[in-house]
Amino acid sequence: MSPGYACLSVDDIRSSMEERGTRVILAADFFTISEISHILNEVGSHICMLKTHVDGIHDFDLDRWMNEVVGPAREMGVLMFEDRKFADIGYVSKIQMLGHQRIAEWADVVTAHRISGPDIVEGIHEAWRECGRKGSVAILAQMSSSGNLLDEEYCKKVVESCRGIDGVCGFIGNGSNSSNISELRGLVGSAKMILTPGINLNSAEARMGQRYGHPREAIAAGSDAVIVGSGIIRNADPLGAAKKYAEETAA
Ligand code: 6AU
Repeated sequence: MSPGYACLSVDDIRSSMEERGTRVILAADFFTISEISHILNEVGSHICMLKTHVDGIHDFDLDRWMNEVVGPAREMGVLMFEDRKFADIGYVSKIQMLGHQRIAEWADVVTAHRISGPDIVEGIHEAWRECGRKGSVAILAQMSSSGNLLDEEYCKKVVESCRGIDGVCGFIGNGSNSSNISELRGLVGSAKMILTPGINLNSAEARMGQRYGHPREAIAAGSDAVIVGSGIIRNADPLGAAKKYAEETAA
C-alpha cells in the first residue's frame, strides 16, 4: 500500500544497522539528559539505535536534547528511536508528535499500539511531514511483560493489518520467548522488521513483571535487533556489556 508520503524505509533502517555492524538497540532509560548523553558517548559504537522515553526525563530541554543527544547520535549514524507507544486516535498522535518535546523533529522511529485503528500511522507521519522529516513506526505486536493482553489473536490482527503499510517498518516482539518470535516472523514475512525487548544475559535481573530471554536465541528465532536496557546501563561496565551484546547478536 503506497502511503502517499515519504517515510524511512525498512531497507534504509536495515542498511544503517548493517553499516554500523550491530543489532543492539540501547534502551537508555535514564532520568537526565547528561546520563543519556554520557551513555551514548560511551557505547555509541556498539549500538544501531538509541531508544528513549523522553517523557521520563526530568530536566528535558529541547535545545540541550538536540545538542547533547540528537546531534551526537546523528554524527555517529545512530538512529533515534522514541518509544512513546502512541495509542490515541490519529490526530491526537499527530499533536503529541508535535508537542513540547518535538518528537517529530528528532525521532527516526517511534512505537505505536494498533489498538485505536490504523490511522494512527498516518497521524504520526503527518507530523514528520510537517517538520520536513521522514521516519517510521514500529507497531507493538507482542510485549515482554507478564500478564499483557496482546494475545495471539490480537498479534495476528495487528500484523495482518499493518504489514502492508509502508510507513510501518516493523513490529515489536516478545524477546523473552523465542517461540513467540518465530511465530511472529512467520506472520510478518521478511519484508518488515522485528525488534525485541525483554533481552538480558542475566534473566534474574527481571523486575516488575519484565521477562528476559537470551540475545542469541532472539536473533536465531527471527529478530532483526534486540532492545537492551538494564543489561547494559546497569552493568558495572556498560562498554564491555554493549560489546558483549553486539557479539552475541552478530550475523
Ligand atoms: O532491558 P530493560 O528491561 O531494562 O528495558 C526494556 C526496554 C524498556 C521498555 O520500555 C521496552 O524495552 N519494552 C518495549 C519496547 C517497545 O521497547 C516493549 C515491551 O514489550 N517490553 C519492553 O520492555 O525501555
